[in-house]
Amino acid sequence: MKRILLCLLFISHLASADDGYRLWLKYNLIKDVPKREAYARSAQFIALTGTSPILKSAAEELQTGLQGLLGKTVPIIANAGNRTGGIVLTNASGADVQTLTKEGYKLASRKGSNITVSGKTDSGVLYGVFALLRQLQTGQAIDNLSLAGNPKIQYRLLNHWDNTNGTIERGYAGESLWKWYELPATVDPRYRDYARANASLGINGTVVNNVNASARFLTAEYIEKVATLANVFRPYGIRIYLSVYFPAPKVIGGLKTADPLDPEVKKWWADKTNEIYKLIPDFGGFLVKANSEGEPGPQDYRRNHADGANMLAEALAPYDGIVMWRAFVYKADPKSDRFKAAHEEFTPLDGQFDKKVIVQVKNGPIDFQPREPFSPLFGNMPKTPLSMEFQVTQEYTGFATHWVYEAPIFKECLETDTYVKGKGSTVAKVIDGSLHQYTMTAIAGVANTGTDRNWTGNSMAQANWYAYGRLAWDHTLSSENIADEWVKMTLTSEPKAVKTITDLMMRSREIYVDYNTPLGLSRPWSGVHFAPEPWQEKSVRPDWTAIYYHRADSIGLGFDRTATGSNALAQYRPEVQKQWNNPETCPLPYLLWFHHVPWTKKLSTGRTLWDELCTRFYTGADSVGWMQKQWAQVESAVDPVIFADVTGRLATQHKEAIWWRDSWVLYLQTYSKQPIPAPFKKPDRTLEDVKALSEIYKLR
Ligand code: BDP
Repeated sequence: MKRILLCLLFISHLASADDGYRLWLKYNLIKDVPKREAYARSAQFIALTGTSPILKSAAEELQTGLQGLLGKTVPIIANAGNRTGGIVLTNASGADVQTLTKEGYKLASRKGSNITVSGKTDSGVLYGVFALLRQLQTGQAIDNLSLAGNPKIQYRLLNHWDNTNGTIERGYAGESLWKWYELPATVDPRYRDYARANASLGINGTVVNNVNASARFLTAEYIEKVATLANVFRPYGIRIYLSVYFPAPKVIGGLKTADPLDPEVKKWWADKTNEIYKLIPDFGGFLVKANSEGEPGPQDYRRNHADGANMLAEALAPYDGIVMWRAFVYKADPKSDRFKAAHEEFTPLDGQFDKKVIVQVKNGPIDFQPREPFSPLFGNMPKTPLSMEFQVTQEYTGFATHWVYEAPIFKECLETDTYVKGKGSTVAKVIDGSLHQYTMTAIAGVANTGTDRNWTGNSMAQANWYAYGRLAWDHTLSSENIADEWVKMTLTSEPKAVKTITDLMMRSREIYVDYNTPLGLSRPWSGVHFAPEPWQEKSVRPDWTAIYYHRADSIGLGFDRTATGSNALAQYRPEVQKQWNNPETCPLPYLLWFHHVPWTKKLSTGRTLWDELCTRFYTGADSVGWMQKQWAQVESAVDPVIFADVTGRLATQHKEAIWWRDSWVLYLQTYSKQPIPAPFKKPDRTLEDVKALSEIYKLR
């Protein structure tokens, strides 16, 4: 008897187990019966006028969603006729949709009539369907609907740093989703679910391979594989793009040069582009990392970035494709400041790029740090469209172990004022084109997906994919609303738990910064970017050491970027300089980004720099304990599998937060020569202990 009971318990546990695969498209049955019945009365049929593959995806998704949420099969019919009480999907052209842009949608409903989901294009209808499903998933009313959505940015992409052998550069959730060895013959059903998830956010493009690109992707063999993926993505309004290896004409084309001004090279790219478009008629274009971190580029032939980009643009001229040329460049010069490199190389080229080129800029001047000031390129290239590159994968924010909700990182950058055209010239207005009337706008997020069943390793990191996509569509959404939406769609609708989890998410980034890089420290030193190594002073390049960035010495800490130092601050407008160039008034989150501050200097908090640093490292690490306690409170409201998984990851995060804290304070103490201030207790290990730990981490 006992055995049977145990068995039954196990089965019921399995039945409720959630492996996270369905992401935010869970479509679980709505438990509130009156609400469910009210929804069902307005969703008696789905009327679909049109037969395009995208419209078909829209109707099918709606049917799947309603099946789960309402527990009934809602029929798809060709025409509503006089019927009411259903959902009508239309790709319209009339007055109704006049305020919509190409991919915008409109949801409208009145009591006693139908809900209409309209768009000017099929993609608009698809996005409208997801918006309607979101209404239901988050428990909103759908009778008096009047909702419209227009994307603020035209090209909304994910960038996958995936390699031909299945590995992912800076990927922490398993292997590449793309099974290159199986393609094109075998098509993993997961590709379609990937497309559904992206379409639900409005993502309309994906670069499938690493920016450190292999030339193999341009071979006939791989183009066929890529075309197969494109066929799966197309019905979800997603176009495919490729990262290209600049010397491909030499490596796979047999040419002697890859000089972008060489006629044979130009012809090679034009022919290659034709070959791609033959198989992928809606191919999106090329992403290029050139003359950066050892990747070859036009400068190898004494040409500049514009020469390289324009050559590819010319190849794309007959087609509706674009070139995304990355501005992530810096030279191994110990005397220069890496912070200034992109601005120095790119601003002189403003206006020289072909109209099909957009320059893709990372949010900060260095490299996806837990906190960075905005890149000074934003606002300083009025004649060249600039796009934003955010990193969704957590290269510097604790891989798949640490819980860091990234929307606040993205928003912080987007909302910062560049002052290039007076007050209110935010970074968001640069990239949505409204500041300089760019002819083309784009945004990219370096993906955090992989073959892990839950896609992102840590289930909480699904929220970062979600938040990136939602902000790519509409950068004015708040981090908090996005978190609230995601929690309700993904984890629970129990109000107290929603609040607790949202609150955890909203605090997670500051907590991470506190124990990892407080007061404007940064850590782009070489290696795997996980273990703490502030002592690292040797590398193949000076700017790949830790000491290059934090500049700790017997006097103090931080990188002087004012006029007495590298003067990187001069790349910003005077209004921005004014906020940051005085160490007395510089906001503490940016302090060490711009100033070398004495250990004994009193900060605005009333503590000395040393005491403040210690306070942040210790309270940051302690706060992970707080996160654990908060999470423990939601146990009954979330799925047991997800609950246990996150509980485990938080325990590891706590341990590692203490590791980071100890490493920093023990190392910096060798310079500050000061004790750990009360009430904090000095680490119970030595600097040698933590150094040894980091060494072990590096062993293969
Ligand atoms: C850095 C990564 C490196 C990437 C590079 C890039 O450490 O793996 O290749 O950025 O963006 O953050 O090109």
